[in-house]
Amino acid sequence: MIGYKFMGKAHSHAYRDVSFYFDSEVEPVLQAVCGRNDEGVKEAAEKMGWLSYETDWRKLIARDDIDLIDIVTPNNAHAEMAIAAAEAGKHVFCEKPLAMTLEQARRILEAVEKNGVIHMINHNYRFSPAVQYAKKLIETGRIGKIYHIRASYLQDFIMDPKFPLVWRLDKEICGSGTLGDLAAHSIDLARFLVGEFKEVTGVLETFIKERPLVEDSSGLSGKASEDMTGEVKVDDASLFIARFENGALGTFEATRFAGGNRNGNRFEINGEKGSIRWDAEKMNNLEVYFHDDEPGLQGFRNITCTEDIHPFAGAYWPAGHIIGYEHTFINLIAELLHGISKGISPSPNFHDGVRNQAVLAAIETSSTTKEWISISSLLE
Ligand code: SOE
Repeated sequence: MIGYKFMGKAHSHAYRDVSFYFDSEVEPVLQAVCGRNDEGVKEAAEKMGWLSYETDWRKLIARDDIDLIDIVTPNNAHAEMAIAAAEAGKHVFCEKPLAMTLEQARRILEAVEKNGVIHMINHNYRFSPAVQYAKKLIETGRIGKIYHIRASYLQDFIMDPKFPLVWRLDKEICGSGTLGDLAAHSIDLARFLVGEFKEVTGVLETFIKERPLVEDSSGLSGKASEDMTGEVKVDDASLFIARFENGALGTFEATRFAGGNRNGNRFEINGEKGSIRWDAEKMNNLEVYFHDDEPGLQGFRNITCTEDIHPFAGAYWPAGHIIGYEHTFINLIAELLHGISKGISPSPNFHDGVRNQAVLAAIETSSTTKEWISISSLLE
């Protein structure tokens, strides 16, 4: 694994716990973790249970005791590392968004395909049992033809103008702000549940255009400099509307300025026979409404998706015993291991990463041209 902070912790935990809950033909061995800071990576290796560590990612990739490279670095490093890993014949698991640009994402996909390695991108939210069950309800026609998806991803952790310019706000390192960080998750959920995007148009805004610099920008936050500032070139908020190939309409909002919302990743889907709602902060629950419920008793019912019938839930506890954020990663890693053993790249893989990146690119372009952008025109 290259990187070891927030996502490194989530991935490491999943590798360590997956065999506890899921039977798999292959078992992860936490062979080596890599980071630039010798002391930091050594400490992370000890704490998270990695058997060894490296400070040079090229050395890690060259090791012949490693089959899978997991990239949890900031976005600007994904392309180089993923391509090098694929060329060395390693399977690749990469954090979202796949790349800084659509062109880079396509090069990554080309490399994994050419080298015949397994690939997967981390969109963990779709691995919540409730979201998986929503997919089942949609696939079995319970909601009917879909008219709307209304998705929002609301956070508030950078509202203070003194919050420093960490890597998630640095265009050179992350490529975009809320778009790649938050909207990418909503786009993945929409593609998973509704279908392919046809066209989009959106607006981006940066509310705080100058922020204090920070000595170590590699974390989620950091100590703000008292006298040095830098320009914020990424979006603080991204709003867009979409048409889907199947005729559905989508409205999307991703922002880090929605006071009181810490990690409000939500969606509502309305179809001809019913509606579905989900909120990541109450991730075990799915709210479902059916039009053909008895008059007088109609309304959203609240289902706790912890029964065997709810995908992945049966691997954990008896019904009603809830799971959390970290389990979405365990479920995803279980799929990845299954994919490796069968020789297939589970979804979401780098094909999904490229399509997601195309939607991100289209929103960005439309925010300056003020036009609708067709997604297929970008993927030709
Ligand atoms: C921070 O904005 C962040 O951690 C994202 O990077 C994640 O992708 C999201 O799941 C939660 O918020």
